[in-house]
Amino acid sequence: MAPITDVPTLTPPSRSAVRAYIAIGANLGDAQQQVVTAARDLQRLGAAWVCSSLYRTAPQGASGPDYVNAVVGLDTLLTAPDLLDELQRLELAAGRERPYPNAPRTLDLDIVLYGDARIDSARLQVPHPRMWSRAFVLVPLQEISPTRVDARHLHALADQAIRRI
Ligand code: PH2
Ligand code: MG
Ligand code: MG
Repeated sequence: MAPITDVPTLTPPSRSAVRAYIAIGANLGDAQQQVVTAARDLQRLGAAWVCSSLYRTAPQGASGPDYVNAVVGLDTLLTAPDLLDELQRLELAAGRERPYPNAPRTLDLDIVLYGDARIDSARLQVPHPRMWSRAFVLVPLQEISPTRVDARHLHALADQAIRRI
């Protein structure tokens, strides 16, 4: 039998992009600049990208100065754990420290939605378990993706202070 010399290489099936939504928050240092820089940095992690307006928000379940918040939508080929790795790299580069839970921070990047995936691992829960009770997530998310936010959820959060910058 002739030796097999010309076996075609099998290419792995290509993953299609997933639309992820990432909540950005900061309330230490030049919070507004850090949020803008992070939103731009996220652009490199996907093909299509959209960013909400920036919002100034009162801290929810946390102390410290008011936050600047926004939400970015990203079509990415990264898996959810790989995306989380990238987000944590950006947080570190922005000088993020974690002295205690919900401490004021230079940058917080949370995956709030990853397509329709439900993820419940030790390091990642998606959809973000507290997103539906946070106006600082739902208001910017509704701005860029109205179909992902139930108006009744938003209505219930009407007493949370949030102002478009
Ligand atoms: N993040 C928190 C806790 N509380 N409050 C506001 N306004 N904005 C945030 O980003 C925020 C918060 C934990 O990540
Ligand atoms: Mg957070
Ligand atoms: Mg976080």
